[in-house]
Amino acid sequence: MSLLNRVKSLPQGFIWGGATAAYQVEGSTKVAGKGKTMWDDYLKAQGRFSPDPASDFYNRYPEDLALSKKYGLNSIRVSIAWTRIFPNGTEQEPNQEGVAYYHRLFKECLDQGIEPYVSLHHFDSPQTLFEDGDWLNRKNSDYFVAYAEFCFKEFTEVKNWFTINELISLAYSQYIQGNFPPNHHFDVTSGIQAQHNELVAHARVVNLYKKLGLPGRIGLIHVIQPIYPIDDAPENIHAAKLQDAFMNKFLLDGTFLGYYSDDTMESINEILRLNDAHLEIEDGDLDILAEAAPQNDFFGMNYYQNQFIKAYKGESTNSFNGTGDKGTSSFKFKGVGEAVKKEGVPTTDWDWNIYPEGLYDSLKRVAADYPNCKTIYITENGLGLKEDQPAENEILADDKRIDYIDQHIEAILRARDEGVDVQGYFVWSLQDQFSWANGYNKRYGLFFIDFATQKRYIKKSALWFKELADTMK
Ligand code: BGP
Repeated sequence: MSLLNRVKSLPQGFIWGGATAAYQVEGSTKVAGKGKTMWDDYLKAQGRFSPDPASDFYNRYPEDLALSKKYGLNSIRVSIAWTRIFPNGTEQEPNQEGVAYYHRLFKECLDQGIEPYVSLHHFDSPQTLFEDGDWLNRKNSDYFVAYAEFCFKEFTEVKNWFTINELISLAYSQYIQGNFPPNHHFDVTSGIQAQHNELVAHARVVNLYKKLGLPGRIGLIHVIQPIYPIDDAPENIHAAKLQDAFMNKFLLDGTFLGYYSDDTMESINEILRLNDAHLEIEDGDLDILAEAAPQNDFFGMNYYQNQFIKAYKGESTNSFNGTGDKGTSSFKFKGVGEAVKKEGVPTTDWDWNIYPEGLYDSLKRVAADYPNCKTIYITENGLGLKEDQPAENEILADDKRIDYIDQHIEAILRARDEGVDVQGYFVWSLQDQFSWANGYNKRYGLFFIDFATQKRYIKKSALWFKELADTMK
């Protein structure tokens, strides 16, 4: 049966959304009292691209919301930039211009009939806190909790909250892969400690939200990158198990079990031992996780790609493909494994596997292993492509993106048929925006942006999306 017919089985109220992140879309990084994030000076020093004007969402959100509406979307993922509210991350008094901006944005969403799903932290740590160690510094959580409390009490029009976006991506990109500031490579102690500290911060915020008795819902977002052994060799199966513990299971356990299972810790401890690294869990941390685990109202799952792994015993080394030159990435993690390609599995220009089966497997796995995980939203999924400026009035033919989304929605429907409670799908991304470590040439949007003029153009995927959403009406 065609996808269009299949989506008719979805419940009324199913979420079709577009995803964004404050720093990637807003631009206007130096206006209205905004403080610096860890990216401002870093990107300037790098000299590759500027976060201004990005997609100029700071000014053009009414237009982007109108486009969302027109093309069938009923929801949007946005994040609040911590540094618009508290420019250093630590102030007692909020920056009123930043507060007013988000009230305007949320009002416009609601006026246009687009439900906002709001993250408190999407990779944009305040620069001052970053200099003090970011999530590695336990005090960071205190400031995050204070910021969250302010937002909950102030933005009462928001009913759907996510605490932190992709805890692993931040920790992994900062300390393992080295493509986010502060660019550490295979600093395994920091890579695992940051995950744990972020998770405790998330849990503290969930516990707070529930104590405040607010009428909305709260959860967090994990990207799931399922790990498969390249073949049945026992050493490769073991390598995949270790890599999965580091990339997925540690955080899933902590979030939804409220503790790290023995099986997970066995793998994590093996990785730590082999890399001369350690993890500190302070007294009380596990109580905080245990209290939060059953209180998550929903789970945002991001999915892009899987990894195939084979055992690797040499020294750690990696190279990151941030340019879209196919075949330039590599990843070898000492004692854990090496990422390898599998014949027959296509890859993007950035060497990401295209493997919808991985989304199906991940949904099934989370539903089976984590009963505390209730409703799931796919909060990001999409395909990055190099795309040329369309001619005036031309509709950019992004058939590859349509295929990608089609296959992934099909995987979601299959998991739903088998009982997994998925209630929404947010495409990454609503409109073109810059990609953190790749710049402006990796486009994901349903709407093309000419970054010089900020003019929006329709892509074929937007038309396709509208047809999909309309079949449910
Ligand atoms: C997720 C992030 C997004 C976005 C997306 C695409 O990890 O939450 O912010 O960037 O991935 O990744 P990339 O921009 O690296 O292609």
